Amino acid sequence: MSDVQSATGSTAAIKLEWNAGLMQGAQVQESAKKIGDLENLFRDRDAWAGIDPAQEVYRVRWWAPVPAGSEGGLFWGVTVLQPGKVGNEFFMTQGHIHANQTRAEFYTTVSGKGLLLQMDRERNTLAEQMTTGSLHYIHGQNAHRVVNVGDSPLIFWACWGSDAGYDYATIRERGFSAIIIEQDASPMIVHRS
Ligand code: S6P
Ligand code: ZN
Repeated sequence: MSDVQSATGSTAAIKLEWNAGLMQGAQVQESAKKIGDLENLFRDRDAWAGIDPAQEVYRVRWWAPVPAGSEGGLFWGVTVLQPGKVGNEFFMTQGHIHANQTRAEFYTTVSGKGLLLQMDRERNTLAEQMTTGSLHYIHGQNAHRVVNVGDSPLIFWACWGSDAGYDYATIRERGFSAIIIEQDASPMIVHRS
């Protein structure tokens, strides 16, 4: 046991509640995005302005066992994305590219129904279905965004590099080359430039 106790590592006690999308422990961090935080994300600005700005769209809980930017470490987190629409566009995450584009990421879904959009540097977009048990590999250079196309919370867990970083500006400026709207009670991909 003495070898284990002297090894480099974290003694953080983190408890997961997989299906609820909960992480508990002193080192768990948490951030929520509400409608009011997501101006200019959705296509229909009037519909966005008509929704209570306090309405939660998604919440992320994560554990960073090493400081952000540390080379070779890993972060672990969960996102709970609520069901809903702005106009006919489904609730979604902002989406980002990793600032270090050599850093990939895993997502796995525990509940709900969603689409994972990955967009490469040429703005080609791939949509993968997210359902209970689906596992997704996000290439380091791909922008990624998740869309909840169901009527219950979409809960997915993620593991990514501590030195991946976040570039939100690129997506904020040009968006994705595809958006997901509801048409005839089904999700539909609409391609854009
Ligand atoms: C981090 C990972 C997720 C997202 C989360 C929210 O690399 O991809 O934890 O941060 O799903 O999405 P966004 O685009 O607002 O960061
Ligand atoms: Zn990411």
